[in-house]
Amino acid sequence: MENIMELSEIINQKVYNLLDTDFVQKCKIDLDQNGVLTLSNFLNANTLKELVVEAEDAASQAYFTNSTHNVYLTKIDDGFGLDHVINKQLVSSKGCICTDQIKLTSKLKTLYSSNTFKSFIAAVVGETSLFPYDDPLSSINVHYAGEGQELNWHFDNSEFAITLLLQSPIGGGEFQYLKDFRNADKNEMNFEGVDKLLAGSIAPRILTMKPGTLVLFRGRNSIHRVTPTIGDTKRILVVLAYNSEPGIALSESARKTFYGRLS
Ligand SMILES: O=C(O)CCC(=O)C(=O)O
Ligand SMILES: [Fe+2]
Repeated sequence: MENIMELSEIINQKVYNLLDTDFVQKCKIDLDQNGVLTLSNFLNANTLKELVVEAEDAASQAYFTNSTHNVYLTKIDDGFGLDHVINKQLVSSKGCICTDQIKLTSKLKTLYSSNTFKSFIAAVVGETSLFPYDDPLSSINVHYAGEGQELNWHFDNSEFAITLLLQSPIGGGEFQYLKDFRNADKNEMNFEGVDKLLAGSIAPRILTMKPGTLVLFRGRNSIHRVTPTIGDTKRILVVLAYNSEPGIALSESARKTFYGRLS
């Protein structure tokens, strides 16, 4: 019960009752049909303000990466030419702080570990239960994208991602995507489609989100990107990551790449 009390201080409980089974069912159908679920004003106004201040305070500790990657987030494949789309290198640049840099008293930690919240997400994504990452970095990340910084086209490795937008830039910072653009399980990589998209001849869909919105996104087969920030105001976004089994850490190479450290 104490969980429900804590949640009521964080989320907009007038609008969202995570224990309402009809609502949970509706969210599940929404996610299954659209590959994405957006709950606007998920965070209440006070929480949003508090989390923006907290994130701005921590921004100077962020680890900034300028990484190149292909859309599949895989290594160079020698079986293909360097000019093939599977080897096409894109640049992403953003800053990130990790779980261990977030205050213990932060509402992000309360929300992340809330049983009610975890049960809600598990039910919507069709898992029996959810567990935190077994390393001190990967469960909660805050991403910062200042002027000119962007997250380039990619498919996620994970089945689903949960994000909370805290602050939008004046311009840019747009989340663009194409649903079911490959089939990873069938190993269908859609080279032709990806090639056209990168050449600019396919118009993606745009997901509009305002600060305070919770987004649940199935990014394994839906290609997506965030366009470069325009202006002085950073885009700030929280990623909440869970596993379907306990005891799983993010790989050391991924931690090195994204966070610049292992612990
Ligand atoms: O910044 C976003 O809205 C999406 C982040 C994302 O796609 C990712 O972290 O893989
Ligand atoms: Fe992604």
